[in-house]
Amino acid sequence: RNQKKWWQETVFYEIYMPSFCDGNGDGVGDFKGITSKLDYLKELGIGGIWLTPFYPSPKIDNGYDISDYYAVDPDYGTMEDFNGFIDEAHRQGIRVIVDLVLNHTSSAHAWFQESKSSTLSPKRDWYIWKSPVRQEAPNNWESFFGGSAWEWDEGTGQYYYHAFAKEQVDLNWANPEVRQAMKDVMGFWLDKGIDGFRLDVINFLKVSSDFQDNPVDDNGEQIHQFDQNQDGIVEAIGDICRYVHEREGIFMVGEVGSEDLDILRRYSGSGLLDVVFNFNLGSQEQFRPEDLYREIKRMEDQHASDQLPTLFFSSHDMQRHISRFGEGHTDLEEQRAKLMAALMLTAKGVPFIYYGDEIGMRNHIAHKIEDMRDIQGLSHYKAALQNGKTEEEAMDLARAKSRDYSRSPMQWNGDRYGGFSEQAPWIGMGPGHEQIHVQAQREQPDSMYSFYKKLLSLRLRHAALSSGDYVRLEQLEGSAIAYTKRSGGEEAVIVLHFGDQPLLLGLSDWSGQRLELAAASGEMASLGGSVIEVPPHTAAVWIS
Ligand code: TEU
Repeated sequence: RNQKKWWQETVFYEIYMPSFCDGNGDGVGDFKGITSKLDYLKELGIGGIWLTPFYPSPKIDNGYDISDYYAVDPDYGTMEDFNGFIDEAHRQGIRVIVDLVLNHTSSAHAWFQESKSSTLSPKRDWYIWKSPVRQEAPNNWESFFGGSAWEWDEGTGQYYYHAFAKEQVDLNWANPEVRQAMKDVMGFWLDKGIDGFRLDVINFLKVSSDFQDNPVDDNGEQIHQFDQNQDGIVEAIGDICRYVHEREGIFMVGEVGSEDLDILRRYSGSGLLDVVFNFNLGSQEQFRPEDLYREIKRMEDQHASDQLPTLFFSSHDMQRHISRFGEGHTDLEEQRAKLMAALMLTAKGVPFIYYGDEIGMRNHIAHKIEDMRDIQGLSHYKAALQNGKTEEEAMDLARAKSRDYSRSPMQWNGDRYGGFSEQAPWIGMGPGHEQIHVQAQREQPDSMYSFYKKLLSLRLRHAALSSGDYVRLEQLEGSAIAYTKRSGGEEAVIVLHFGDQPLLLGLSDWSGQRLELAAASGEMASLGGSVIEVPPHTAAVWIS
């Protein structure tokens, strides 16, 4: 019999380090704060936490620019605070996975400082250095944050490569010393008792050794062909995974930056990452149930037996899905967010709830450039002005590219700063934070929070929900997704009706028995026999 692994039945919760809870009153989240909220997460029914980077960092990109892989950033606390957090999480039965950036280091990291000191430095080859070609950058590769991916170093007369900000310098993974150094880093955190890793942009580790120009599409947009998913990448990841998996029960989730299931599929399964983030499902911009169904079905049909999907619709890089899918209407926002919660927590896969989604926090918008915090927004703004765009055009672009939307402080109560901090937080509060908060929603039986909590507790009680396989998966009348999942002798029927007209359902055909949960705009009506009328925007779960 195939023994289930713990992460196959775990619901994860992403905590964006600076934005969850401020324990020391400086306006920035920290370990003291997060530790004080562990019982909140336990009560909600969370089994695993993903922490975004907390290592020392100049925080050009909020920690995705690490300057020391062996310590805790003072803004977030001390190593003792970290240890205390892990102990307390484990005591409550919550596992912790940490975010690790293997692709690049901060330009402030000692390795890079040494590398940059001379072309003869023993660390020179730890990063990707290139001489100019006809007095210019070696090729046309663009940074994901805008502008060239090559930065000129006057001191040594060469360019270095950075896929993201110029302060995030790409390591040279063709160098075995780099591989070893990063294995040492992983070993250090594993020894401290963490339960796994979330690996940042893991398919970027290798770039083409020929450094060919990337192709450009009809709109002049660069196609990132030679700077990711290169030969040898799967082997390099396999090597890391084998090293980590020597320890029993360690979970590895990789961020493979692609929405293409055919690419994503290459990276997970036995000997590789346990799972990857399924952006093919998660990053839909518009709300189209048929697209959701299509991707769920494709994963079911195309995944190998050792591959499991991940389920998420928001993250620190994405706009909150309640805002993305709600088309600006409060009712629709709430209804669709509940439906998406039901999908995430009952479909086949590993769910990742983004902090604040369980109370329906909305997108935070920085209207002025002074209020904008995200490097992606800010650097596109700068690049636009340099390219002769007007202030207004630059601001529009900055707003389109910024990732501030989902990074506003967690809303614990109705206080001025949401109970997140006594001080003005590092980033502005989300809209409606005076009303939308944990304290209020705990009391309301039909709140977003209560719905999440019900779903999570139902899931904990029924293996068919947490780890069952599909025995049936269908799209009904274009606007509904229905599936039956089974585990052992138990069967669950889930109907997610996204449409705005009632749906007639022959339940005997699906054979669910006890209606366990429904979030609906009205009552389920029995129309005689076993035909029921499912009201618009309804999520329903039957267990038999
Ligand atoms: O994100 C990788 C990534 O591909 C992002 O550039 C993403 O596509 C983009 O932000 C969408 O708007 C990871 C981290 O999740 C992100 O926060 C970091 O900024 C990035 O890596 C660099 O470390």
